[in-house]
Amino acid sequence: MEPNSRVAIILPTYCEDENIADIIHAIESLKLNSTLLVVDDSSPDETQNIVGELKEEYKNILLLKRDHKMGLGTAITDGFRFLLSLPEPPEFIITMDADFSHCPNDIPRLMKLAEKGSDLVIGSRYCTEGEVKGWNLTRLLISKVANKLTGMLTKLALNDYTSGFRCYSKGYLTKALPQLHSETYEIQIETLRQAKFQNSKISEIPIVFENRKKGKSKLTLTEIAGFFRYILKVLLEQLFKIEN
Ligand SMILES: Nc1nc2c(ncn2[C@@H]2O[C@H](COP(=O)(O)OP(=O)(O)O)[C@@H](O)[C@H]2O)c(=O)[nH]1
Ligand SMILES: [Mg+2]
Repeated sequence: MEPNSRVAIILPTYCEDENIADIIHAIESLKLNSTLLVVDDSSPDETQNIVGELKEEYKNILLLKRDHKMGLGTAITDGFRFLLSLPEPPEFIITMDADFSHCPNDIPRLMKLAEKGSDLVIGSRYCTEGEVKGWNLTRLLISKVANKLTGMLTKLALNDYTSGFRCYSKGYLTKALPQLHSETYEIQIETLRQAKFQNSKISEIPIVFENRKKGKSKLTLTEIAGFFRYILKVLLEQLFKIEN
């Protein structure tokens, strides 16, 4: 059966065998009539086997297997490309972590604003009623600094620029996708910059982000450095040439 839902959810995974079954069951229990695309980078654990079994139980699950760990950014853009090339591409594509930091119960609220015409809806941790639970001070500080710098760089009036819990419209993605080249976590900035170039309508909903209870974060020092290098690169570009 070829999935043809209006909504698709991308779950990028690398070694999420402690979370993947629970998160899929939680999303399925919402009965959203969505397509669920797991983008897995040949996790050396049981992630792919578990998804393979769940594909038998739920007919709306797709698994995109990649050769080796290639980064969150390309996992997301490969997911977009795959979904947009389906015979009936979804109208809305949601991205979320597979570790329960992004609560599946918040998906309908993201969807509501998307249905009302927002090209990009962001689950915001840093607005009134938004919250981060369970991060240590260092992780919170890195996130806050990254958020502040991204705000300066994009000059968009938002509260949370780096959240990965988002809903994108097909219209936005069709235009933006050829311009997205991020390998890892800087994808969140690049997608916002493209939204600004396109004059897209961006909205936020408050979310409570909870640090993962199972498995390990894949965010490494190299990836944090890559994120800040990207910010520096764009800031320098903006300094030396006038950008719209
Ligand atoms: N396919 C793929 N998924 C990844 C990669 N890096 C991280 N992820 C997944 O992306 C999501 C966010 O990563 P996570 O480790 O939770 O980052 P954190 O929440 O910022 O600590 C999780 O579902 C990860 O399994 C990658 O290189 N490839
Ligand atoms: Mg996470």
